[in-house]
This record gives sequence, structure tokens and C-alpha cells, in this order.
Amino acid sequence: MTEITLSPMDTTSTPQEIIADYRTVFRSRQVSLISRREVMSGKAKFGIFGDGKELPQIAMAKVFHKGDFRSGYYRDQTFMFAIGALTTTEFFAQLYAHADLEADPASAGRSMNAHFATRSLNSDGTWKDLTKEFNSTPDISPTGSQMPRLVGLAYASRLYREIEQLQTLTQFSDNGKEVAFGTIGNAATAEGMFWESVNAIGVLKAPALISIWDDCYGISVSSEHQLVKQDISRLLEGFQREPDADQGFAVYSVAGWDYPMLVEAYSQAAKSVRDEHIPAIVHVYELTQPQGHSTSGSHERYKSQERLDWEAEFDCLVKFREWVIEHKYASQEELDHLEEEESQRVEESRKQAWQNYISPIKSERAQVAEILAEIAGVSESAIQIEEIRSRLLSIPTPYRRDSMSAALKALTLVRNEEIPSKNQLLEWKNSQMELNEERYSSHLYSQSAQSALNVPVIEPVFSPDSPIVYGYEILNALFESALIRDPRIIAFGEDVGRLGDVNQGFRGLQDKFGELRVSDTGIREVTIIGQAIGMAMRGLRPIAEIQYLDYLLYGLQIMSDDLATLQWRTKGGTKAPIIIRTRGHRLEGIWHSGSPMSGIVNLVRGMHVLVPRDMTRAAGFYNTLLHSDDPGLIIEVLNGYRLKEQLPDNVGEFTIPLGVPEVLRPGQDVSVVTYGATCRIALDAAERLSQIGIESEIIDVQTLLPFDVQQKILGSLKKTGRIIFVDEDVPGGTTAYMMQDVIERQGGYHWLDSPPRTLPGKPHRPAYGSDGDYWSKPNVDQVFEAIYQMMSESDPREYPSYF
Ligand SMILES: Cc1ncc(C[n+]2csc(CCOP(=O)(O)OP(=O)(O)O)c2C)c(N)n1
Repeated sequence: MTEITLSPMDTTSTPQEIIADYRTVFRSRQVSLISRREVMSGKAKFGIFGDGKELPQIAMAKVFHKGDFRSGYYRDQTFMFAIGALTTTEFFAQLYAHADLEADPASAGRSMNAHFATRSLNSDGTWKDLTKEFNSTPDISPTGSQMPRLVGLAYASRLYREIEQLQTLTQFSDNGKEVAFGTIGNAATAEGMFWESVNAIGVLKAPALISIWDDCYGISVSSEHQLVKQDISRLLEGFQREPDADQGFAVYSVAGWDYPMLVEAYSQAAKSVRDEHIPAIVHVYELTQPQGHSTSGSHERYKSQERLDWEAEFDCLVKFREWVIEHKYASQEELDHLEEEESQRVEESRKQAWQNYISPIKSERAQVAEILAEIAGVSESAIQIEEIRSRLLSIPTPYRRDSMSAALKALTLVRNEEIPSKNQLLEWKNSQMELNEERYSSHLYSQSAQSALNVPVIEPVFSPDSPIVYGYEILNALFESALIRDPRIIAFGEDVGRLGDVNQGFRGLQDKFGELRVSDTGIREVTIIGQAIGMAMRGLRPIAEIQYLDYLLYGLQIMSDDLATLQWRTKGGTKAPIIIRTRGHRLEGIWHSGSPMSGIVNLVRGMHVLVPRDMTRAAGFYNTLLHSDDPGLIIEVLNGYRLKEQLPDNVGEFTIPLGVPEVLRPGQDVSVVTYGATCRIALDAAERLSQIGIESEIIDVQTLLPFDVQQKILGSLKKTGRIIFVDEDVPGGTTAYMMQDVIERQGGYHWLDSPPRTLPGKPHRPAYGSDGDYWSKPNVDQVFEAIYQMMSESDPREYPSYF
């Protein structure tokens, strides 16, 4: 353990700072107490607070500079108050789910309480000068999930420090001096991603300072069920930096109620992280939880009386108060007076937050009630309308949904009546629907000028000299020109550096651009993606590689929970424009040929999912994404690297628009909708069908998210009247996803002459070998047969059944 030596003065803080710290700790405690009351009285739905964890957060705030980043969790309110990135009014606004950015700048009411965030973007989606901000990345609820992004937040400092070309990006970094602070609860250190992240930070020598708030419990489960030896400091000993070693952490262990020791520990830890780039871990033990884990239950149910008595005695607020008085920084009376003042202030801010939240909702209710009164005055259903109105007005604390529901019920009652005020109600309903769409559903994707959907289309250019090359060489040329063009582009993944990836897309590029631009990583899919997220939040443009599509599942949770929700959960407050690169669909064996597309497509709304059929298409998509500020996943076709394609002359510039399918072969009998590796199969089947007079139109959707934004597939269906969706996913998977879009959203139903069909893979994973593949996934024979069957059903004389 790293030794903490106290300064002779007991603490380096000045008397004024000590009183200000006491004020913040007390204020934060009041916020927790009052917030709990608000939940118990029904004004807020749920509450989770930072009581018992205040003091170490004060110490952490002292060493947190502008330009630094936090990646933490729901206990960190005191830290956020202390750095001035959160007001008590904002805290209450989030507690009430006030759906307004002015009130809750972290999430505009979209996140539950204590999910903290600062805004990195201006309202037009451009970056602020992050070196002038205290930066807190937006919290998520899954425990431990703040850790993967911490890897990238910290590593970015090293890149800004060591890559010369990046040093002009002064809006993002002051020569890499920034520290990334992580916080995590003791119980969540049992999660795999904690260990993966700590290891990755150590390997990358990334300047992170990780704090573990240890109160011996994870809700009701005590440390003996969480950790070997019940002591995270002991487990972390192996990560401790040895003298003269150039890797490893400085690990500190300090009691959470001991103000001078905490201040000293953080001062020493931050100094070594910032000045020497030695990552540090501060294990803060003997913390308490005075009000229990959350408002969902009471801790008396699972803590012994002895533990409860100890918690009352060692409560960090109680201990701090004793220390302040003992060292004569203030008298009892002075602290009583200060507490009185703070209590009043907190109560005032609560009232203010409540008024700000409830007033517009009540005035919307008043509007509806007024229109309902007018309708009741003339309607045949006056009694029922009046009843709806008075029921609405009798709700003590209404929600917006109450007014909307009342309006909808009234509209149903007067549906056959011609009443002028009915139109007024209809208008109110429509305008509110629009407002609430914006309030709750905007910013799933970038709404800035750099949205991937706004990237100008640049056609690929071919000349008589354009060489025919292997697919991997197309990617190789593309990545090289991207790395030359933009120093922010950093590529990494398993075998990406020295080998240039297992299929050689980056071959030779580490030699040309150095080990920091094109790097190998350990086998750590979650933190490869987390690393990319954190780096992108600091202005870099990572291309993170997951070696095979099947292993993307390791990182899918973080893609889904953190990356895909990012812009939405902050209502455009921050972004992480990363590209996740992988390869899949076609090879052999259960874990090298999967195509779990529906799982992915349905879990990562908020990202783009691109499924190029060849490497030229892939190159175009890389260019499009690299010019946009949306995150995307590009899945290359595994058997495409060794196929030959013509290299566009402008391989580093041409772009392919997202959401625009391409017709690969025209035909008037059946529309065949597919993507990726099955395009080739569909084309081969089409050739055979053509020989017996059936002309199928083969459509490559190209991108699954977004999907056919111009409804091109509908155009094809209008011509053919028959449609089949083919892919390698499970039945009910992505074929069903595509069918829902075309038949329901695009209105394809009206143009069908035959029942629509899907031709997916089997529900099991693909069996091994060529025969296993043949009987597991759609093949040319099956596509031929399925289309022939459709033709046979509509014209049995021309196409007699032969099955
Ligand atoms: C992945 C995941 N599993 C379970 C939960 C439910 N849960 C919320 S908090 C918590 C306990 C966390 O304990 P700890 O990490 O010690 O932090 P503390 O709340 O004590 O500060 C659990 C199990 C969750 N949010 N996420």
C-alpha cells in the first residue's frame, strides 16, 4: 500500500476552506434527507443518494481541475456540488423528472435521480472548449459500467501528450495534463468489467484516479459474499507499482471519515497521476449509508444493531463536525448557525424546483379543463365530459399524461358531434403530442449538421488504371488515407497493431503511423469499446476493432447501455462518434460464422449498423461515418477479404449514404431483400431462376440502421407484387425486422399479390463444415426453391410444384 504521510499542520486546507467544505457536506446531507421525504410523500418516484459518502468526495473535488473528466455513479452528488457542476435546485429537478434542459441539464428528466452529467456540446452539437469545463460523463445505472469508458477518458490524455499532431487540438486537451476520475462502489468491484478496466488502464499507463466508496455492502449483500478476503485493497496489491517499474498503480487506503487523511491521500494520488502519469486507486473504507441503499427499502432489515450503532458513530458528517470543533475551526454554536442557514437554503431550492416542475403541468391542465368546460356547455355528452373534467382537476399532483388522457377520452365521446371547441381540443392534443415527442424522444441520433445522414455523397471514381485488388487491400488503402488525413483517427483492437489485423486491413500501418495510432490491445472486448467511447468523448475519432462478430456480444451491453443511449439520455449533451469495426456472417463453426443481427439491431438503437456486402462498400461507409458525429458499427463480410474488387481512385474520399438500398439485379417477378454475405447467394439464385424464366429483383439494403429511408424497397414491391426477405439470422430475427418495415411502415401490404416470405437461417447456431453450413444457413438451392414456390403458388400451370 502506498504510504500516506500527513503534513505537520494536520491538513493543508485553510480554515476558510474547511468551513466551506463543512458547508458543502452538510448541504449535501440535507439534500439527501429532504429528497427521501419527497419520495416518501409521493412527489418523486424513487431516490438514491450520496449520504454517508460526502467527505471523500470533498477531498476528490479539491484535486479535480478544469479539463479533467469524471466517470462515476449515483453516489457522487457531493462531488458534483463541490466542483460547482450541479446545483441543489438541479438535483431536485432531476428527482422530480423535470423534462426540461434548463431545469435538469444532465438529462432533461430522462434519467432517474442522481445520474449526473455535464454538457460537452453547444446547442448546435459542436464541442465546447472542454479544457475550460469540469467534465462529468453521463452516468448510467448498470453497476460497474462507468469503468470501460474511464479507460478511454484516461488514455486520451496520454495520446494528447504523446502524439505531436494532436497538440494543436487545444480545445480538448492541454498537452494531456488531464486526469480521468472514476468512482465505483465496493460491491461493484466484483464485476468483471471493473477488473478488465483496471488492468487495461494499467497496461495503457493511462492517467486515471479510481475511487472505491466502500460501505461494506451492495444493497443487502455484505462483503463476504462479494470479495475474496473481503478487502479490495488486498486484492489490488498485485496491481501495485513496484519501485522503478514503469507499470502499475499507486494504491491508497484511507478511512472515509478522516478529513485530513482524505485530503492528503487525494493530494498525493492526484499529483502522481497528473505529473507522472502513474494511475492511482484510492480505496475509501469505513463509509456508511445513513438512510440505507435507496428509497426502495430500509437497511434495518439486513444490518445488525451493532453495525447500525457503528454507522451512527462513524458517520462522516458526525466525525467531521467533531473534528472541526476539536481543532477549533468553528464552535458548536457557529456550526449550528451554519446548519440552520444551509437547511433553509436547501428547502428554498427544493420549493423552487418543485414550482418550476409543477407550474407548467398545472397550467396545461387548466387549459384542457377550460376547453372541456366549453365542450360540456354544448355537447350531448355534457355529463360525462364534466365528469372527466372534474376528475382531472381533483388530482392533487397531476402528470402531463393525466391531461392528455382526459383530452383523448373527451375526444372519443364527442366524435360524432360538430362542436367548434372540439377542434381546439384536437389542436391542443396534436401540439402536445409534438412537444412530448421532442421532450422524450429527440436526439436518439445526432441532430447536428454533422449527422451521418447529412454527409454529402461523393461517388467512387474509377479510371482505366484503377487496379483490381484483394478486398483487404481496399481497406488498407482506405485506412492509410484516413490516418494521413486526420490525426484524431486512432485504430486499435486485438492483432490490429503489429499484424495489421487478422485479415490485414491495417497491414503495415503501424510501421507508418506509430504504435499509438495503430495499436494492439489485450483480449478485452468490453474495454476496447469503452476505450473508444471515452476517447471519443474527448474529441478523438477511434476505430475500435472487435475481431469477430460473434465476440461483439461481450461488448454489446456497453454498446447498448452506454454508447447507444448517450446522445438521447443527455438530450444532445454529449457524443461519442466511434466506429466499431468487426467481421462476420461467413466462415465456419458456431462462433465464427454467426450472424446475431436482430439481437444487435434491437439493442443499439442510437447507433448506425452498416452491413456492406464487399470491401468497396465498407470503405465508403467508413468515409461517411468518419465525417459524421454519430457512432456506427460496420460489419465486414468475412469471406470478402480475398475476393478481388476494383480500387476506387478516391478510396479515401468517396462516401456512401446511409439508409439507401441498392438494386443489384433488376427483375419484375419477385423482390428479394437481403444484405451482406447473402447478396452473393441471392444473385446466384437469381441467375438460375432466370434460366427458367423467373426474374427476381435483388436488393441489398446496405444498412440495417437506418433502414431504407427513401422507401426504395416499396418501389420494387409495387413492381413485383411479391417479396422475400433473406438473411443468416434466426427465424423472426432480422428478416422479420425488415419485413415489419416494408409491410407495415412503408405500407407494402397494399401491393402484395402473394404472402410475404422470410428465409432466415435455422434457430440453432451454424453447424461446422460445409455440410453443417448448407443445412444451417440459407443457400442458393433454398433461395431458388423459396422463390420458385412463390411463383408456383400464383401460377401453378407455368410453375408446377416439383417438391
Ligand atoms: C449490473 C447491475 N446489477 C445490479 C444492479 C442493481 N443494484 C443497484 S445498486 C446495487 C449495489 C451496488 O453496491 P455498491 O457497488 O457497493 O455501491 P453502493 O450502492 O453501495 O454505493 C445493485 C446490486 C444494477 N444497477 N446493475
